[in-house]
Amino acid sequence: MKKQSRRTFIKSAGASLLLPLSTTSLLAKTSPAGLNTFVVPPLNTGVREGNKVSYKLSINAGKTEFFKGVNTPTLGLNQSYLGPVLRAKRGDTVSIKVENHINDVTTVHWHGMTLPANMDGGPHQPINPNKSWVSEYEIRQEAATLWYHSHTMHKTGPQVYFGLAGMFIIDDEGSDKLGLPDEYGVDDIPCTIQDRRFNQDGTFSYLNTMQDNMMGMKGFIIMVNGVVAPTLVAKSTLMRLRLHNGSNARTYNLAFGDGRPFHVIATDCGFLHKPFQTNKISLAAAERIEILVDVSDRKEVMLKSLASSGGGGMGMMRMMGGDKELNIMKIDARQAKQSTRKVPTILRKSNLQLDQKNVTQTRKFSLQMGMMGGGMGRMMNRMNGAENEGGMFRINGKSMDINRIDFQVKANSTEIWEITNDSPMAHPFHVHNVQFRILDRNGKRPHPSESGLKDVVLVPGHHSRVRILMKFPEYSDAKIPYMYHCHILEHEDQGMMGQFTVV
Ligand SMILES: [Cu+2]
Repeated sequence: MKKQSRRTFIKSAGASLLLPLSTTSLLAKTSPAGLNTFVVPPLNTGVREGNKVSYKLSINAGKTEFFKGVNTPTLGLNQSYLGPVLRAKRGDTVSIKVENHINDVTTVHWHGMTLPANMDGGPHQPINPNKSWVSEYEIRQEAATLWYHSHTMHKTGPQVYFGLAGMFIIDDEGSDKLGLPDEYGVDDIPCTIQDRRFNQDGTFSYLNTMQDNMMGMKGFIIMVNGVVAPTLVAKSTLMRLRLHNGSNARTYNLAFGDGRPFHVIATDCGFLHKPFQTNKISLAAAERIEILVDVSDRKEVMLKSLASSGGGGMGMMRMMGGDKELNIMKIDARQAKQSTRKVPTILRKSNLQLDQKNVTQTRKFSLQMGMMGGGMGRMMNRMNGAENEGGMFRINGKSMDINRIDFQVKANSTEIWEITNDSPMAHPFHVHNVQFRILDRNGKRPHPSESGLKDVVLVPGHHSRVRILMKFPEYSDAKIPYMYHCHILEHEDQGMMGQFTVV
């Protein structure tokens, strides 16, 4: 990857291991946001022979210059940090060869993809050092902004944090006929948003505090596509942003600095029936939304994450979960050319058959954190290397065990999953292999911005309850399971995950 930084890294005197908050404030003051040029990730459309498309991803360790003159050790796919944007079309059979050139076991999971269990890239498809793995499957789902990332048992958090992630765009027969901005890197912009924390020596700081283990890894340095506080020079007055929360734990409360409205056109797994106008929206870890933003006023505007209280509740949790306002990226539209596109009044309905009348099974899931009743002691045991049976982070009382299948699902069946959060903090719940619809939150219909197909749903703390409706695809495998888990990667790594097979 090109050296990509344009910012002075401030070293503070009296160095401690962590970059103290005062130093990050200093950094913010010294280098006003907007100094750095936006990087559009390389687009990789593979090598095509008819409907068969082949890709190669090479996982490497490298160094990335996030701050001028400071080389941070990172991991990447075909580059030093993050990976290319892969792109394919419904009906294609993709064949992706993943080579592991790092000194550790890893995996690549295709997040949001419907596919056979042995191609999923979860903990059951480890790639050892100096080995490769070929994942091959037909793309059968609708146009969407998906992504890929490491899903290595107990190591997803650090491997994603250091850079093993990228976007995967799917097109279909109708997605290019909706009149949307669709020129890659010009008016159709992939944006992987991540928060990071650095040590004094410029290395990433990872899991250095109890809070990191409890709340998940959060930082106050925001990057988009691996660039700190970038400025995107808008080439068109109507911009389509594919906003992907590639962070380990943080939920962003997205809004523009001037409060301007924008239109949400797609959620995790496809288009909304019609654009939904709003001026703020939350985006939890692993979620994606596509938005259209009108910049025909040709001004500069900041995309921000607004301050939040952390969801209320116990004082300590509020303190730990609350967030201050953060700048994400600036859009500079002063040179924007008049777009020929307009915000469509209607997009389209999904043709995925999801009907509540066909439900044959309802399952209940309780998300649990063992703060109380000895949980802290268990966590200390785990940090000291003890196994985490019935550990700190659980679903239905159990921590993830790679040798335990939690339940079986029938292929082609429709189910409702009822997820209750019996912990004080919000958890983004993700299910592999399906696209679901949110039926209700605490009995109330979901917000229109959540009405599209999804694969992650944020379940707020303190016993809130979300019901999701999904149909399992035709793929079956009695032995190899799919995962369901919290997408706060430190929670996943510590056990908030389970496994199901489809037969
Ligand atoms: Cu969680």
